[in-house]
Order: sequence, then structure tokens, then C-alpha cells
Amino acid sequence: MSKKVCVIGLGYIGLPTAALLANRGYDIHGVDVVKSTVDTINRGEIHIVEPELDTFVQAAVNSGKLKASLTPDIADIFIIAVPTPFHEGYVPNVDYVVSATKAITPYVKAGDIVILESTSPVGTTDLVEETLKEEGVDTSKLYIAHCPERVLPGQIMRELVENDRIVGGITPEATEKTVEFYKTFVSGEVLSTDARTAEMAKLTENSFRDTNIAFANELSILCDKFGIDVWELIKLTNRHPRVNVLQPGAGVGGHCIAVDPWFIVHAGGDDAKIIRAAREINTYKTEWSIEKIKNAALTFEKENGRKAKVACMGLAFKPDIDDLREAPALYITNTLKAQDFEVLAVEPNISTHSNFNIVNHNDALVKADIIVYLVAHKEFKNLKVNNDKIIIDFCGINKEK
Ligand code: SAJ
Repeated sequence: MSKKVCVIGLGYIGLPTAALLANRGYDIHGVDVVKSTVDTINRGEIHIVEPELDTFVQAAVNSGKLKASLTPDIADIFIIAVPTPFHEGYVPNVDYVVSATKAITPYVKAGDIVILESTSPVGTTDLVEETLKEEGVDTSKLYIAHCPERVLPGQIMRELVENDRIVGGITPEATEKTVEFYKTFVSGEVLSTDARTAEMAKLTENSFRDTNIAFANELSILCDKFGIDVWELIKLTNRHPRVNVLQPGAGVGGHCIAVDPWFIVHAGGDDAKIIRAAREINTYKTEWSIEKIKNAALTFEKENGRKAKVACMGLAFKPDIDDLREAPALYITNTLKAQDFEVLAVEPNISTHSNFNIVNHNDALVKADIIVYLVAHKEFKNLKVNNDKIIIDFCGINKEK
């Protein structure tokens, strides 16, 4: 008989994982607290944008292998994939992990595997065990482990299979059982460690990237001051065999890299110096960008006796996706609008937005006085722009990288 997997949280990680496992022969009981999400999935449809996900979900639902529900069910394996945001002041918020754990307590039985996939502060897998104990579950008969997700939005279905995975159990037996499970559908290596190391590994990966992007963003600010083209500089320095500077932009967005380093900083306090500084630099880059745009718009107004129309090219948190979560481009556009600047919001990957009329990029190029490249979407590359327009480019749109 097929093993049954209960996946708690059907978002960017839970749903692709559920759909993949269903297509690999597992019986999947997916759980979400949002009824419309459950209904959408049960119709074989999806509520998020991710290449290939629709095909996987449709096939899984049609074959009867994937069912979504508002409540958990008995299963052999439980996967918790719920959000871990932060409270005010960058204090990690693991409330959803705790409530998901409580929700599964009536259904877990001896011999089951309970996996936390959500990116979590160090110690959260232990908290899952403590919560189960408090709810009266005998955890000595369960296999509890952390296996952080590592997939890149836009490539989730491929990376879920191909990426190496890190598994850290709260006991060596839990690690072993969980590794066996991942090996049934992962073609990358499945690496063993303990729960705390696995938690820290995930936070380290995203902090490493954040720190490296901060370096590039700091360089971009310095180069602006020194009159140097930062993209040419980076291209040249990256020809050194041991140098690989990342790309500057309008800041760092998304729900991972702009969030996870704070989990380390919160626990590490004054000892987390570089990681904190990187977060601050990346946030500062967004504010610095706003100041640049405002200065250009005010100079235009002074010289022309009318307000400048500013085309904000891109709202998403990175190129070629429709995801606006924690997006610096959206924040910049919102801030300019809130301060009474005339903005034309351009985002080819969405058709509507509650705060803006979405303007086609070709129309924006004609109407705007100032064109600000915020996101390097493919639609924005090599566009012909009239000489009389002022261009502010934060993402090196036409630069060779
Ligand atoms: N960015 C730059 N310059 C760069 C690279 C990225 O400014 O050179 C910016 C992007 O524009 C974006 C932000 O960084 O605003 C984050 O984008 P990303 O593509 O670096 O990463 P995410 O947030 O889409 O996904 C990351 C990945 N982590 C790493 O690459 C270490 C992914 O593997 C994780 O699974 C994901 O976080 C997650 O869920 O934690």
C-alpha cells in the first residue's frame, strides 16, 4: 500500500511538495487554513504562479492521489510547511509552526515521521517536539526532523528533485528514517546532521547570499560617488579566479533572504555583526534609491515648471516573476506615490494591482519624463528610449553581466 503523507500548509513549498509526492505514488492529504485555497486545489487548479506546478497539481488531483482539506488526517509522514515571518522588531514568529503541530496531534501515531520544512530559527524542531509532548503525545515513538526547503521560486519543480537536501533529526534514528523518505524522490544527495545544524544551515545559506548582495549594493553606492560604472567594475573583478561579486539592485526582496538573516541576528545579538550589517545595507540601498529618484524628479520640476512623470519599471521582487512580496520595487513605487510624485507603475507579470493602474511598458516609455529601471524583467531589455528621457538604472538592465 502507498504511504500516506499529510502536508500542512499548501503555499509556495507545501503545494509543490504535495503535488510532486502525489505524482511519485504517495497518497497526499494536503491541509490549508484558507478555504478558497483548499477548494482551488481540489478543482485541480493552483492559487500561486510557478512554472509546471499547474500540470503536477492537475495530474495529482485527477489521479485521486492529492486531496486538500481544512483539517489534517492520519498519515505515516507529516510535513509542516507553514510561513515563519517575524513580529514587530524582527522577532521571529513561529506561531504557525506551533499551531500546525497542535493541529496534527490527534492524528500522529507511533512510528510516524514528523518533518519541519519551514525555514526556522535554531531550536524550532525541538519546539515541535515540546509542543507535541505538551499535547500529550508520546514523542519517544515518533521520528521528528528538520529538512529545510531550498528551492528557488521559478524553478521549484526541478529543484525539489535535483537539489541536495539536509536532514537533521532530533535523534539519529529520526535523521535516518527521514533521510530514507527523501531518498525516495530526491535525485540530489540527502545529507545527515542534527536538527539544530540543519536549521542553522538554511539560515546560513540565505544570510550568505544576503551578505554577498550587500557587498554588491555597497559597491554600487560607492561607484556612484566615484563616477564608476559598477557593472563594468564587477564584470572585470569577476575575471579573477577567486572573486564572484553578485549584482547590485534596488534592494533585496522576497520572503526568504530579506527575512531569514534576522533569525540569526535576533538570537546572536551583538555577535551577528556582518549579518546584521548586510541586512541594514540592503535596506539602505532601497532608501538610497528612493532619494535618487526624488532628487531627479524635483530637479526636473524646477527646470520644467511641472511635475515629472516617473515610470517605475517593475514591481516584483526579482526578474521574470509575479511575486511582489517584500519587493523593494513595490516599496519604492508606493513610497513615491505616497509622497505625491506622479508614478506610472509598470509590471508585465501582473495585470492589476490594488494601489496602481498597471501601465504597459511601451506606453510608459512614451509618457514618462524619468524612466527608473527597478527590476531587470526580460521585457525591459533593449527598449528604444527617446534621448530626452532621464534614465535611472538600478538593475543594469542592458549591461553585460
Ligand atoms: N538579488 C540581488 N542581486 C543578486 C541576486 C539576487 O539583488 O545578485 C536580489 C533579488 O533581486 C531578490 C533577492 O535578492 O530581490 C532574492 O532573490 P534570490 O533569487 O537571490 O533568492 P530567492 O529569495 O528567490 O530564493 C532564495 C534562495 N536562496 C539562496 O539562493 C541561498 C532559494 O534557494 C531558497 O530556497 C529561498 O531563498 C528560500 O525559500 O529560502
